[in-house]
Amino acid sequence: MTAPVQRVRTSAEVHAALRDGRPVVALESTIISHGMPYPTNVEMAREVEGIVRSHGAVPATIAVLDGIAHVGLEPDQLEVLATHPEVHKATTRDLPWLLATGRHGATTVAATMRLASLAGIRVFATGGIGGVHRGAGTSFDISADLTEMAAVPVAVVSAGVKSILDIGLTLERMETLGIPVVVNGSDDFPSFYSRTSGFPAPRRLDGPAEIARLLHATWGHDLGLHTGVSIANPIPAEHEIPAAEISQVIEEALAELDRQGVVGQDVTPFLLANVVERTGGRSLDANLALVRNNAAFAAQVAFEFVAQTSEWW
Ligand code: PSU
Ligand code: MN
Repeated sequence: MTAPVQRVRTSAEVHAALRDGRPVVALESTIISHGMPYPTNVEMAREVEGIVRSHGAVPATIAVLDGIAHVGLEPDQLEVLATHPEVHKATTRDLPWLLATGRHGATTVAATMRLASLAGIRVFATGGIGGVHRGAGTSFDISADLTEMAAVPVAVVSAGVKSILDIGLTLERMETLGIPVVVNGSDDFPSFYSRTSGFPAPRRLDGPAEIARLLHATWGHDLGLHTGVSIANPIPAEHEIPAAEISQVIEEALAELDRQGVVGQDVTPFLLANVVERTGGRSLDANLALVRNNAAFAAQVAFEFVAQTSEWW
C-alpha cells in the first residue's frame, strides 16, 4: 500500500517555528486573488510577509494550489495567486472540493482560520472580516467567517467591519456566537476605512500584551474555550477616510450591486472593486495602510502570546 498524499502541508519554515514555540502569523489569500487589483495585490502580499518578519514573527500565507492546502507559501506561489485566471474564492466548505479536484483556491478568513488552526497557528492578520450583509433578513447572506470564528481557536486581527455590511447586526451575531470582540486602543468599534462606526467597542484592551493575555484567558485551561477571537485594530488616523465621506460611495456601490443582480460569493469582491473604482484608488491606499498596520500588530500579539505561554500553562 502506498502512503496517502498529504493534502494539507505546512512549510518547513512555519513547521520549525511552531515546533520551537516561536511566533507565527497566518495571512489569507482571498485578499490577494479577489480583494485587490494586480500588481498591487502581489506587492502587498510580499510586503506584508516582510512586515511580519520585521516584527520578529514568521508569516504563513495560506492558500490551496493544485488541490494541496499550503500553510506557508513561496514567492512564486504568491504570484500564481495574484495572476492565475482560475483561482476560486474558497470559504471552509469549498476546501473539500478544491482538494478533491486538484484546483487552486484563495482562502477567505473562514478557510484561512480553519487551516491555520489545523497547523497550530493562533494569530492571523487580515484587512476586514466578513459579516452580516445589509438586507440579510431576506437574502440570508451572512459570511461563513462568523461561523468559523465561533468554531476554531484563532485570533483574527482586522480593521473592523466595512460598512458594505450591516455593522450592528454583525456585532449582534458575534455576541450570539460567543466570540470575544475587543478593540485595540479605542472605545469605538472601527469600520475598516474609518476609526469609528457609530457602535461602541464591545470590549477595549490596549496593546499586544493585554491582548495576548485575553487569548490565553480564552483558550487556557481555566476556561478552555474553543472560539476564535475578533481583534479590531483601527486604521491609523493619517490614513483614515471619514465615515461620512465613504458612506456615500458605499451606498452607490450597493445600488450598482442591486442593478447588476450580483449575489452569493461574488458580492464582497464586487463591492470591494466598485468602491476602489469610485474613489479613484484612494480606498485602495487606505486598505493597504490598514493591512500593513494589522500585520505589524498581529506579529506583536503573536510575540507576546508566545512570551506569556509559561505564565498560563
Ligand atoms: N472584506 C474586506 N476585504 C476582503 C474581504 C472582506 O474588506 O478582502 C474578503 C475576506 O477574505 C473575507 C471574505 O473573508 O472577503 C468574505 O467574503 P464573504 O462575504 O463572501 O464571506
Ligand atoms: Mn456571502
